[in-house]
Amino acid sequence: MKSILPLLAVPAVAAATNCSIETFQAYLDANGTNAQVVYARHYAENSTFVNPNVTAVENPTELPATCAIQVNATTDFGTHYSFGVFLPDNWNERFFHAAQEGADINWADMGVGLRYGFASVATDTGHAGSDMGGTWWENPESIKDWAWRANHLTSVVGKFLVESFYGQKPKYNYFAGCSTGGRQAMKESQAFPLDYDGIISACPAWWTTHQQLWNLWQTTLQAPEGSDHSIPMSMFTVIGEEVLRQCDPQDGLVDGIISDPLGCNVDYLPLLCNGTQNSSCLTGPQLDTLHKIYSDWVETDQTFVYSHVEYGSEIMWSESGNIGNGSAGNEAQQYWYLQEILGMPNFTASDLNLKLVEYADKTDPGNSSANDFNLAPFYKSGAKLIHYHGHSDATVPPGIGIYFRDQMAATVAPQGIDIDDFYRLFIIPGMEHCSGTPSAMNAPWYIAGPTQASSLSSSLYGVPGYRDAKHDVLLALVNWVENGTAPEYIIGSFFDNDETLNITKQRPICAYPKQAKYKGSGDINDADNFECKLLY
Ligand SMILES: *[C@@H]1O[C@H](CO)[C@@H](O)[C@H](O)[C@H]1NC(C)=O
Ligand SMILES: *[C@@H]1O[C@H](CO)[C@@H](O)[C@H](O)[C@H]1NC(C)=O
Ligand SMILES: *[C@@H]1O[C@H](CO)[C@@H](O)[C@H](O)[C@H]1NC(C)=O
Ligand SMILES: *[C@@H]1O[C@H](CO)[C@@H](O)[C@H](O)[C@H]1NC(C)=O
Ligand SMILES: *[C@@H]1O[C@H](CO)[C@@H](O)[C@H](O)[C@H]1NC(C)=O
Ligand SMILES: *[C@@H]1O[C@H](CO)[C@@H](O)[C@H](O)[C@H]1NC(C)=O
Ligand SMILES: *[C@@H]1O[C@H](CO)[C@@H](O)[C@H](O)[C@H]1NC(C)=O
Ligand SMILES: *[C@@H]1O[C@H](CO)[C@@H](O)[C@H](O)[C@H]1NC(C)=O
Ligand SMILES: *[C@@H]1O[C@H](CO)[C@@H](O)[C@H](O)[C@H]1NC(C)=O
Ligand SMILES: *[C@@H]1O[C@H](CO)[C@@H](O)[C@H](O)[C@H]1NC(C)=O
Ligand SMILES: *[C@@H]1O[C@H](CO)[C@@H](O)[C@H](O)[C@H]1NC(C)=O
Ligand SMILES: *[C@@H]1O[C@H](CO)[C@@H](O)[C@H](O)[C@H]1NC(C)=O
Ligand SMILES: [Ca+2]
Repeated sequence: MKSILPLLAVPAVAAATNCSIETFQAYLDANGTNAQVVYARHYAENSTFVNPNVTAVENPTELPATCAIQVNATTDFGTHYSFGVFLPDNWNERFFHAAQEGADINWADMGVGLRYGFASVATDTGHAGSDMGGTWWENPESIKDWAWRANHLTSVVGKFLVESFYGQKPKYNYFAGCSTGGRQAMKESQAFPLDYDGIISACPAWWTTHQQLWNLWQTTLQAPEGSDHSIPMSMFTVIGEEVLRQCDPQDGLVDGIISDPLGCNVDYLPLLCNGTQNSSCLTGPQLDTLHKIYSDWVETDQTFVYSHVEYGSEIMWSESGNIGNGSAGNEAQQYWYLQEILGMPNFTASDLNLKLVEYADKTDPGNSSANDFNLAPFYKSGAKLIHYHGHSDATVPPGIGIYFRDQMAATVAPQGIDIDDFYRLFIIPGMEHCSGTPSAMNAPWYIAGPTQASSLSSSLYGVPGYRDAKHDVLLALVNWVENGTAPEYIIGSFFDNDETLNITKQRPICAYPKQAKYKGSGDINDADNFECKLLY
């Protein structure tokens, strides 16, 4: 397998013969690290990874030759976390940490990193199975492991094992995650600014307290199920079609994609029941609900709590964790957060108010919110952060990404720091949460970001046919960190078929606040015919 990043030919010997529990246990013991190596096996090229212990995640296939290990470690607080390591025979001299994505060790995304030649790690953040499984949160120290500590310790011990194995430190260190993994990415940049040279934070649910309560708040707009103001879920598609009809041309190009939802004015009246339509329309009270859905959550005294979902996200509203039909129980994760993590077992969505939000902020169990906006130490370390969202994401609305950017800029600007020197925000038109696009839009969403490749196939990495920093966000980050070239845009790709991975459409995704503007002639599926411009 080839890599665009130069590979160091590690003495082939060591790779296979030293891939044993004993070898790694000896390294850890000599270092005084309280940890057990519980798995070590060398895989020949083109193997399928077989994790004997975890069945919940997809196992990567067609791997380059690698040593794979799993370590169970104990913190100074007596809690445990587990992590996996892939150590390729042909190493690109770099370290890659795939964030946990709400479940077990993310072997799938470690596999993606491995295919580029990275020594790759990932942790379960201190519990087997999904975040919501078991009762691990009964120990406050375990909540810290989940919130940030296991990621940091895995960074430290992981790099140590890489150095022990290859006899040299990684030259560069990278971290990437989406959603809850995007939160972990933000947390690393804030709490441990020296851990990584480059970080990708995708669709981050960075403001844990507000994010979790907002998802519950959304359901209250529709509650109780079946009431006068509750919009039937079957109407979400109808609303989406009308919004698309109006917003598609408003961005200046009729291409089926809403590229500028925040700049779109939607006239809701065509959706209003006026006596002549059949049931595919909204009553006055339902229209009122629709207004609320597209509005920020603002509490007493104009206190901003969270951003709203955008035009073009309607297809996701009925998915679990989103707006739903007003019935309780659509929001398992948010109830878990409220009742178990925040420790309010008898509270439900109907108890939401400013006081509860304030209580959540004050408590913030485990300090999991990544809302320390002072990225000055991260900047001063020379590190770079790529942050992106999808405009059609109804799970983590992009507005909260813009809010993060503005808060962060306001915090570092007085210190004389220009965020452009270390930070870029991209908002991908028509991308849902982490991956995918509504079939009505077919927007070029794929940039080979965290979880994207593994969501499509167990053997994919990067952008097939376009393995370069212009099309691949991880390579864009590497290019920025190592070559000093900041990405002004990343070209998104669309596959007409998620099995054959045939790319039929490409489009630049511009660094916020610029947007891709059609030059006026040429194929609209060709990225060359677009340029990044300030539209306002
Ligand atoms: C491989 O392991 C052997 C035995 O533990 C050790 O002597 C040797 O130094 C190791 N090689 C490398 C490259 O770590
Ligand atoms: C363990 O490894 C770390 C990282 O290389 C190093 O800083 C530390 O000094 C080592 N500790 C011991 C006791 O060898
Ligand atoms: C890799 O393995 C797959 C089966 O898992 C096989 O179809 C394919 O031909 C193999 N490729 C190479 C290059 O050996
Ligand atoms: C995985 O399973 C193997 C064999 O079933 C066992 O020896 C090993 O301890 C297990 N490792 C972990 C991490 O549970
Ligand atoms: C290692 O940790 C995992 C999850 O934390 C656990 O399921 C497994 O039983 C542990 N294995 C050993 C051998 O301790
Ligand atoms: C929470 O973490 C941030 C860094 O992310 C840190 O600045 C802050 O002091 C921590 N808060 C508490 C209460 O530990
Ligand atoms: C009722 O709404 C439909 C759909 O927007 C529209 O075609 C029709 O003209 C409207 N009728 C009246 C009387 O406004
Ligand atoms: C209701 O009207 C919509 C659009 O006006 C149409 O798509 C739908 O098929 C109609 N449904 C029925 C049951 O007539
Ligand atoms: C409403 O949503 C809940 C949770 O997803 C589901 O169990 C229920 O069946 C839905 N009700 C209707 C009428 O679709
Ligand atoms: C929750 O409600 C139950 C039953 O109403 C009650 O027994 C329990 O004490 C309450 N728990 C808390 C923490 O308020
Ligand atoms: C960094 O620059 C070198 C030299 O121009 C180039 O070959 C390499 O591809 C660049 N790295 C990335 C990740 O683009
Ligand atoms: C890929 O898409 C192009 C453009 O639609 C088409 O011409 C070509 O046949 C497709 N290739 C495959 C392998 O599907
Ligand atoms: Ca358009």
